[in-house]
Amino acid sequence: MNFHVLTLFPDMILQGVNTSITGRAIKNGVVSVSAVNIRDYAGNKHMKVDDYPYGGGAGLVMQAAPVCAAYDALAESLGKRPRVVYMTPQGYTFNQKMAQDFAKEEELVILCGHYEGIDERALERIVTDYVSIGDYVLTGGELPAMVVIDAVSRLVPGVLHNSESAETESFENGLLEYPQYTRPEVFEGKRVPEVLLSGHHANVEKWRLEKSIERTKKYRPDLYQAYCERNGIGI
Ligand code: 6GU
Repeated sequence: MNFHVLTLFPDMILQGVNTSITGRAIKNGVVSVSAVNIRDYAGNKHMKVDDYPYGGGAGLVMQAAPVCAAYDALAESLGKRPRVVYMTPQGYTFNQKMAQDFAKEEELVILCGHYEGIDERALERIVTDYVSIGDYVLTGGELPAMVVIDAVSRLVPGVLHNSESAETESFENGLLEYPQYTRPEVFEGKRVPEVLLSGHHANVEKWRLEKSIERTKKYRPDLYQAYCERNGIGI
């Protein structure tokens, strides 16, 4: 799968995805991440890509022309016009289902805004998906783009190795993950739960499900309620 990030800070993206599991996937050629510098499409000798908002107000707005030109040049080189995900606090909140949907694409463009956002006319022309990563304010779309690349990449076949399986984790069954333990058996006087040492696979699974449910109920009552409704619990 190929990600193409349209941004004013290409180095931030490339630095961010080059380590750990995404970095390995890129080195193995399973995933690629290219960063297109929107400023390269400024079309004026001062390389200016932003201006004051019509109607007044604080900050600067990214101009439509460089954003559209950057996308058009990319689309021309790809021979198709891929989906464009615009990272914005005004979008739908990102979730696992959206990650699964994006993972089906061969090419995915991610558009990052900065300052007070991007001229609406550019968005109307190229954006297919408006995505936020949560209810807080960031200075730009680059960190959110990296969040999306990370979550989507790990669903691409061949990115995770068998020991890193994508399925049994939080959200895949709508529940938070159970607690994990590794050696030693006793740390600062605290023992690993006995059932995990028992070798009794069914009991281990039962314990993990109980812990998942307990945690979900405590920390994410919204997810717990949905889980109950799906499983006909407490009606
Ligand atoms: Cl996608 N962008 C910005 N600038 N801030 C955010 C966000 C995105 N998601 C949450 N806050």
